[in-house]
Amino acid sequence: MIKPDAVENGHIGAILEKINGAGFRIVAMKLTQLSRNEAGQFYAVHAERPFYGELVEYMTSGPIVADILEKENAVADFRTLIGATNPAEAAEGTIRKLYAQSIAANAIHGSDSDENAAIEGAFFFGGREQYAY
Ligand code: FUP
Repeated sequence: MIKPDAVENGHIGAILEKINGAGFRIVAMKLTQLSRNEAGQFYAVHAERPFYGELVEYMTSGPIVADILEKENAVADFRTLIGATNPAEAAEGTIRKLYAQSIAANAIHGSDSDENAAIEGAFFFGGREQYAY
């Protein structure tokens, strides 16, 4: 997912180029804006964390781009491509190092396991309507 800060700052094209250049195939994509309920659901694992309210606020602040990507070893390779959660700690050349604003507005999300990739893909492309109120 390309997050609101990166969309707002005009980085969709550059980020997709890096994703393709790293050997990922885009198999589904859409520009959409999350409702508060949807963002809360997407980050439900962080519901008890102190930054949760701000995270939901930020994730609903503008449109995002949701993508399903395919590649061998996709989850690990994508997390290497995007870099550390905190852009200040992200390696040179990573998407977060290049395009993120802060730990909260960090440009991009990548699934952290094959299981969550399936859940998150279904969230965006297979029936998130149930949360859209
Ligand atoms: P990541 O898997 O790299 O996206 O990181 P996490 O799942 O740990 O965190 C999810 C999102 O919560 C981050 F992308 C940004 C936000 N976050 C904060 O705002 N502050 C923190 O201290 C940690 C995470």
